[in-house]
Amino acid sequence: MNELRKLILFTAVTGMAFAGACQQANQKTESKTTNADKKTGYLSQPIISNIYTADPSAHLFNGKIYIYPSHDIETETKENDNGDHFDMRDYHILSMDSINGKVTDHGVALSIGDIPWAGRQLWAPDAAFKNGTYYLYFPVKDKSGVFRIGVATSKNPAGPFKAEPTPIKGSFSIDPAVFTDTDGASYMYFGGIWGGQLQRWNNGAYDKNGSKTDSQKENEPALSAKVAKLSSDMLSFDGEVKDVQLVDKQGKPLLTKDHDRRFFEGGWMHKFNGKYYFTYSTGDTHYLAYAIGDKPYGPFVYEGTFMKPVQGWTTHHSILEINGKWYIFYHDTQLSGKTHLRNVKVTELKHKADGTIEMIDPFVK
Ligand code: FUB
Repeated sequence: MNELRKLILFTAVTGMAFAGACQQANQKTESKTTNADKKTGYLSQPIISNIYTADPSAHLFNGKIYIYPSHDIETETKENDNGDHFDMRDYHILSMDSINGKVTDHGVALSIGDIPWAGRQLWAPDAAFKNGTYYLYFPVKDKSGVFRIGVATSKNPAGPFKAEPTPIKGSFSIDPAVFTDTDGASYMYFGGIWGGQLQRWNNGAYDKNGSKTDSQKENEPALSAKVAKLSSDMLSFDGEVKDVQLVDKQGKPLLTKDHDRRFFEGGWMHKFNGKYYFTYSTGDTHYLAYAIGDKPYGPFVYEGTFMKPVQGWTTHHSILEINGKWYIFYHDTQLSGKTHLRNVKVTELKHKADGTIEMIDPFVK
């Protein structure tokens, strides 16, 4: 075992002891973020430790940074490839005035019991603001076990949010990420294979006996993330759901067998120098990858990976510009050492002069 691995193992074990004391707090609590600490072996530190948080979608609202994460909890459900052990039941919203500033946990913003159609598993959410209202978008399985995407509203970015009575019509799968373009139009990117069920949707219908993983057509184009324009009230899709096409530099689609490059889950969109960057997780190969396009609908040309695997199976991120600098919010399992009990982190992300993104290594050398 090399020295870095030993260090990480040690930190994971001590983290597990610490995690035992970690509470699933509902009340508003505060903690201090820390800078990269070379002693731990990690590039950055968890931004809070009073609860487990993951899948951070970060936004700047009223000059403040708001983070919309999943709220990971302990569960009796056994770990499997379907992600059944990600058994989350509510959302807490976090905020801070600046990167490395004090973090506020605003308590429960939405509970599964307050979503009339929800069954189980509140997964990665996102948020948006339009016309004086904040919108929280969330994937959850309905009572028949099918992932759908719902929306809840509030006048406050930190909630509490009130869920609409039904899921967004035409929505399915997981990981909504809402991007508002410079012309004011908003788009939702969504989808995830394996436990995210994207592979079970063909021709607009859910196949409950469908594949547990992907299309299983190795030499055919991989399943695509989806994109839909949002209506002006932000509560429904305006028009059809389209494929987020990922192609190589020759314009050929990425194939199902190309696990290092194909889309898995956790899509995000940011615009830099007039170009549209679709960033996503490659899932079972654990990279964050990116592809660049000229329009919100793509197609997007695969450019490369920009973050090496973190500790833990899942990798999920968001990208936000704050005062001219770009940041990536992501998670790992530093505090618990368990794949379903994650903690949110943040570090700087740099675009090079040629538009490519500098590689981020979540471990310090
Ligand atoms: O948090 C549950 C799921 O794990 C998310 O929806 C995925 O993106 C992965 O992070």
